Amino acid sequence: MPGVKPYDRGPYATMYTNRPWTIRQYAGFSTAEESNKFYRANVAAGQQGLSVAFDLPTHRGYDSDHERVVGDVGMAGVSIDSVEDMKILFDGIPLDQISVSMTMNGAVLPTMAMYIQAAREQQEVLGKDSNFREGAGDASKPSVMTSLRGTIQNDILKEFMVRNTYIYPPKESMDRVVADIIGFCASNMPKFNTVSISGYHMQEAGADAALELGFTIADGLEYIRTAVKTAGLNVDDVAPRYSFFFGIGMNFYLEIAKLRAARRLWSTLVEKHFQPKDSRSLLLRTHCQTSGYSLTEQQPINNVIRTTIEALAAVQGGTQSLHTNSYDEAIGLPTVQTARVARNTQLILQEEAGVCDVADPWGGSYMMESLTDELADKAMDIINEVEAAGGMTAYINSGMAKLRIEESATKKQGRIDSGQDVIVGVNKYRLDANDEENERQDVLQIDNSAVRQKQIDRLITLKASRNADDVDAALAAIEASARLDCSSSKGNDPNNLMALCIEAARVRCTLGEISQALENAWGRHVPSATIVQGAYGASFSAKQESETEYDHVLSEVKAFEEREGRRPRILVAKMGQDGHDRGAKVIASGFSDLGFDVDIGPLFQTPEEVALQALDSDVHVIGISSQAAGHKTLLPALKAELDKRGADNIVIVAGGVIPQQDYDFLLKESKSCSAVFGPGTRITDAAMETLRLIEKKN
Ligand code: MLC
Ligand code: 5AD
Repeated sequence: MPGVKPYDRGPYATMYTNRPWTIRQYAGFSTAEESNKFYRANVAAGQQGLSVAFDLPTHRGYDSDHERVVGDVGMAGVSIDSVEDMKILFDGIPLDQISVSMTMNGAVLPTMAMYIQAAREQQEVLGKDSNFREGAGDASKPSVMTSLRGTIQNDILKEFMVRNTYIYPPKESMDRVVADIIGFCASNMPKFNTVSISGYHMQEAGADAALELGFTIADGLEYIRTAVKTAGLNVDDVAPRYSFFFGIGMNFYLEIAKLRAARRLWSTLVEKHFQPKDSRSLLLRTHCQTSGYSLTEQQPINNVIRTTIEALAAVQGGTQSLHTNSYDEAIGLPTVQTARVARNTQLILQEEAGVCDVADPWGGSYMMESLTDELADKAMDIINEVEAAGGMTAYINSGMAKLRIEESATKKQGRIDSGQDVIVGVNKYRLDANDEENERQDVLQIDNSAVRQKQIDRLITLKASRNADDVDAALAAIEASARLDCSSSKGNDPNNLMALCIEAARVRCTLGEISQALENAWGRHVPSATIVQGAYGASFSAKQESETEYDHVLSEVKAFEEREGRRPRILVAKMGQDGHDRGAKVIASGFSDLGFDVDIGPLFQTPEEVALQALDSDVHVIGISSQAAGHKTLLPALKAELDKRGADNIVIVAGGVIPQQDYDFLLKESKSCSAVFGPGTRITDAAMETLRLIEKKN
């Protein structure tokens, strides 16, 4: 039965018949004012919970005036520099009532601190402070913090694997950042979910269902261990407020089975390893998001259908909360109109389709039960492999987690390019160019430099009006605590970093300053990059008729080598704070299998750093992968850096989430690249075109 161990059929007995899942659309862009307006309109139109998307500088702990983030401010989410921005973000939204999820992992301490401090100041303004104790006030009253409901993602393990918005090295990130937040919330914020253990990004990065499931559950076990061993907490103090987050792709039955298997594995393994007394420790509660990767730039209305199917899989799998993607996903952030369609998809499921009338429609189906068993067994094998390696932290450090996901992604691309996996409108049933033109969508355009200027002005005002001694003292206390080697995670320990960061937010320290204080003690994590070999080519040999095309590219590359005395050499690079590297990794692997000499640049480079590396390695071509909307600032800057050094013989090509509307600007107006490879481009085609562009210049 639903609500009964091992919870295959759902965490609650009554499921949606009692309370439907939460319609929780992830959103954020530009300034706090703009995002606030968007949230309020969405709530008025039926959205039930908030979910904040921050911009990449915020994720990576930089204020908007930092030199490394010029192209990123306000682009992929909302920019937050201080508690003043956070107060604007939630203006008119009662934080003691609406549950707020915040996707934040790198700069999670200052962000969470600013949210808490904004809530305290909001309650004061609303005159509700008399109901609450603050500071050294009346101990018989509850603190504002006890009323806050929501979720902080705080899942750093998957950042090191796939999402890449880490700041500090793994050990300090786990033992101090994650542990101190979990410890603080266990004592002070009983309604707040302290970690959202995420498989979503693994799926987006290329993991199949078993890998996503196995790694996510293994991450969850690691977070309990951190709380128990490092922070000295009891399993029942923390596990009931651990929450999960899965991606839901196009494999309908398998995705339903995945959520069933996830609940079974979690309850079984938590019971076996930690013997909780509170049955809530066994419940896997989850948010789901439909897959961005599954959506296409071609014939975008098809994405409404894909998202509906995925949303139905998520709710038949028994999710507690859901985000449905907008159909313009492959070209940019949602517009008001596409966001409405996405939200209505869920409202129609809840209020028209009768989906909430049955607690679990799948229990007893032979197919579904056996699929669940099969997937749970496969994931269990993966979990055993991770546990044998010493748990997820050790497994990630070995590089195996990343490699397995990247290999799975490269194989998938090979299956698509060779036509084994069908994507309607992309590798089958394509429209001709004219019809495709007519399908073009409007894109949400953000004026990056205006947002940045506004943020910089606000930073200047903030810094002029605060008390410098208070700021220095708060930052010094954070740095001193970070340097301690002891566990300070117990909620009310004076060295608890969460508590110290709330004080810093109160006296108007900025997000960048707080992050820097921690960086002074711990340094910044420097990632390394690898390239999967052979997986792309192998998919082609599995499909005979497409092999000839693959061989054709190989022989063209070979001919180039014979003529020029060396192979065509490409630097695959990413600029700015955009860490979505599935595209870059798959391109690097594919080009390498096709005979190119491939260098892969480190993440988070400035245009100047990319230009210098290209010159250093004497490449023919730079391939820039852009997923976070920085292309209109960063590509012209790269071109200028090459020109400055007399390197205009190096070809620049770009790919990723770049709307067609921007092609003319990039190719003609600014002449900052020679080709743009949009979503759905086959690697074999991109390789041929790139080769031709190199030949033209040499
Ligand atoms: C619900 N409740 C029930 C019930 N259904 N009680 C009895 N019977 C039933 N049938 C109760 C719950 O116990 C809970 O109470 C309350 O109702 C609320 O329900 P919930 O199911 O907990 O929903 P919600 O509050 O929405 O919480 C869902 C969650 C949470 C637990 C999954 O962690 C969450 O909201 N996560 C969202 C994460 C998110 O938005 N992530 C975005 C990532 S985007 P009580 O008292 O027990 O709480 C991203 C992209 C990127 O990452 O990379 O940038
Ligand atoms: N607003 C709305 N949705 C977003 N996503 C990422 N950033 C935003 C944002 N600022 C969604 C997209 C993407 C996934 C990671 O989250 O669907 O695929």
